[in-house]
Amino acid sequence: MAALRAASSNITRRISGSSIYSKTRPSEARWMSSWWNHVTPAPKDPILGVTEAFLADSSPNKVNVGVGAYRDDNGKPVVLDCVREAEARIAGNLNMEYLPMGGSNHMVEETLKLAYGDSSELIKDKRIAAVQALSGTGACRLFADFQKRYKPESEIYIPIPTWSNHHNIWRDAQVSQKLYHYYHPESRGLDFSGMMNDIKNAPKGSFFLLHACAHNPTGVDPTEEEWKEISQLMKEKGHFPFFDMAYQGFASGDPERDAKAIRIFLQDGHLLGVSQSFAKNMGLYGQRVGCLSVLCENEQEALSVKTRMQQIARPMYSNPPVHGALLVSIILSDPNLKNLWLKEVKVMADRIIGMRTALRENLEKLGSSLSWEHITKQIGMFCYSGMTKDQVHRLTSEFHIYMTDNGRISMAGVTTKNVEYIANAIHEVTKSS
Ligand code: CBA
Repeated sequence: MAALRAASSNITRRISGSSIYSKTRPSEARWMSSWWNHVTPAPKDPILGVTEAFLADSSPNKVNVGVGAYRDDNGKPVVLDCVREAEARIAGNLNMEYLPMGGSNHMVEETLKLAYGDSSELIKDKRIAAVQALSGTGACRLFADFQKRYKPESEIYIPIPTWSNHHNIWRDAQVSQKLYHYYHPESRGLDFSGMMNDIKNAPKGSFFLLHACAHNPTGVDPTEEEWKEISQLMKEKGHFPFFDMAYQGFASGDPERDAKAIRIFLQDGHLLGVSQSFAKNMGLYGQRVGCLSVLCENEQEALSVKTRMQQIARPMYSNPPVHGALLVSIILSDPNLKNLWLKEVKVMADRIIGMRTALRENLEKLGSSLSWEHITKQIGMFCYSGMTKDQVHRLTSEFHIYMTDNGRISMAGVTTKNVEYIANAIHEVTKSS
């Protein structure tokens, strides 16, 4: 008992000596008016804050084209038929046991095939260190923490612009960030030469964050030829490509085609990392199911990397959730269900492509003197409209249309019922520019 007390007091001393713990003793705390009066409210998240504002608006005309979440043509969230079927199969047969720290091996194996190819030798050779992650965000964060721990001096090159949370993720992992050119505002397309220059001028062996397809927020992806040049140059420079693939299937309607950039890099012999998410392409947003993988030199290295990734996960969330992982593994391992999934992904992607045409046509019909060609040229879930912050604010205050300040429209929220209303509002706020 005495030994236990001594050990416990040692631990207490060690903890209270550490800088993240308050130095205030409980007896002193009684005299303080509050423990947390130095904490100020956090600024609103630039994307999820839009949904909060949308929900608080009571207008019957309100439209949310903020967050990238798919809606059907009635503006309703969708549960895919393949998911419903998988749920029916597991109903009542599921125990609620913990998954291992690295998640479901079955799910991870099936997920890797989507990124690396169905018959990938790399998977057979066990050269890929992979763990189930808390959707795409969790996969990126786990990688960023891993990068900080095992390449502590490294930085991450991030495209301008990018998904705003990328900056938060690498900031919180304490990896310093460098930016690289990506979007060319004048052409509303890719700044290919700017990007290539930045890749060339980065110190050898730099980490580069790449969007595998359907770049968020711009909807602008390199062509296959451009990806080949990017890959070659990154190889020459010995850079490490990290692909965030949150929208596989949403660019072209075909997950296989959307993995093209990764396949090009694999063919060129890169060692790389991939974040995968089933939020969008399986509609499993709230299930938080995804995968982090890192291609290694050999099986031995992959094993070490995997166990270290698990070690990072353990004190954060211990192990990932089981339900979404089961759905994904059932769907991907049953050829009928997988086919159904592929059809449903295509339906979602096609509806978005249709809405791009409809939005552009409606704006042109209204006699807008501006060019809206980029709406149909861009791909994936988003249209980077080119509207200014003031124009976006007018859309919200006068028309109850909610989107991010950077003028990004989530095309997934546009429907045949609201497209005319949205076009009219966009025309109203842009016609004098
Ligand atoms: N990477 C990119 C490029 C993304 O756009 C998103 C989602 C994620 C994370 C990763 P999840 O963790 O859900 O798998 O996705 N981005 C958003 O769709 C939204 O879900 C968006 O509206 O930009 C978000 O979290 O901001």
